[in-house]
Amino acid sequence: MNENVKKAKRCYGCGAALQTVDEKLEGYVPENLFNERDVLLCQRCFKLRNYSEDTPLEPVISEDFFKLLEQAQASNALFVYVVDLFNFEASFNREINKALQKSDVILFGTKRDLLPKSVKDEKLIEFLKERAEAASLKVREIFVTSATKNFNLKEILPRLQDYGFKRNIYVIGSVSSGKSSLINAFLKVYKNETSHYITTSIYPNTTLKVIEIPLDEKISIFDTPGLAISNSMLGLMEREVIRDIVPRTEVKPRVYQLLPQQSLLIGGIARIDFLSGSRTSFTLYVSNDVKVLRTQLRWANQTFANLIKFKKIRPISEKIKSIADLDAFDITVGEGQKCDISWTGLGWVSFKENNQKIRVYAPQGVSIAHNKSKI
Ligand SMILES: Nc1nc2c(ncn2[C@@H]2O[C@H](COP(=O)(O)OP(=O)(O)O)[C@@H](O)[C@H]2O)c(=O)[nH]1
Ligand SMILES: [Mg+2]
Repeated sequence: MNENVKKAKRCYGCGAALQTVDEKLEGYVPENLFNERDVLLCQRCFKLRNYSEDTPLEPVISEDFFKLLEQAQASNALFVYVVDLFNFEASFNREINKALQKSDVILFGTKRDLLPKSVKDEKLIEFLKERAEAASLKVREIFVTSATKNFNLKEILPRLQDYGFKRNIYVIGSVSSGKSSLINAFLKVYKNETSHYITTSIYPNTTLKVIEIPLDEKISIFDTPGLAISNSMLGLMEREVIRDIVPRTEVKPRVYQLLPQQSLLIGGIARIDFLSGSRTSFTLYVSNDVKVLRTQLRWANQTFANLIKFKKIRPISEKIKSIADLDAFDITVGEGQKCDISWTGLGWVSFKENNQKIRVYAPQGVSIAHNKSKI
């Protein structure tokens, strides 16, 4: 190597090239640390781990993401596509699916620990299979897992090594789907001695650059920044709200028997109105920290505004004072199947379709999906 070409030191948490010049830019480390050590974290990753502080960052531009995919495809990489089972509609992304169509994909449904234990893994795998087929993905295998609870990791790792034999493994997916956590969990199972873990966080955009983790001389796992999801509550709401809506433990389904002209107020951030149809059982899957209230539709606007004004509900967003600050979506469903209506980043409501008319409210910019039920 040319003597004035030095390999840049990079943060092992987020992959940013380290620098000692500007504290506000990515990859900053104080100069003394930079000179003393070879393996180190940038100041941001260090703080994130030690005091759970975080500076907002520019989202990853999707162009970069697709360039990265193309390069990996050119090298015959194996793709581990990580989707968040709790935030499925956001993380099973149409653009990613399209870009992956010609590649071998191993699909990981992660954060399984957030779904009720009573749901069987087989059911989830069946669901993932159906959706992957509908998206024309060449899925070689589907795993259901959890990085926080290490579900199935011991069985998955050898399979992954077989699939990845002499190929690099790229771990891809949308931002916050759980890629870095999953790699960290693998590292813990694979070789216990490492104390260098990749940075993870409930706030989007922790992994800034591709991080290479060599498993042996031939194979590396690559952690990637992930595709930013522009229409998710996680990217659109304040930190206080995110803290309440991101579940950390198993989500307890909440069942409401509703008559038409009744509403559910979901924190100070969302609402469902049951406009017409016959009595229906709605099961809500949102973080246990989100407070939910049932009311009559005719009182819903007033109640919603009052609960926010007197801080009698949570979470509350600075941006939402009344129902006028939310977008409304009208959905008329068919008959027979069980369906989910999901808010990207928040969760979903599940019910049996019987020609009901539903109005769903969400913060501006948050997308709503209506699909066949997951569980
Ligand atoms: N409950 C639960 N949370 C998870 C799991 N995996 C990741 N997370 C959380 O999801 C958030 C995003 O994870 P991260 O690994 O940074 O996602 P990445 O952007 O895809 O790398 C963090 O708050 C993680 O703690 C999991 O298996 N279960
Ligand atoms: Mg990451």
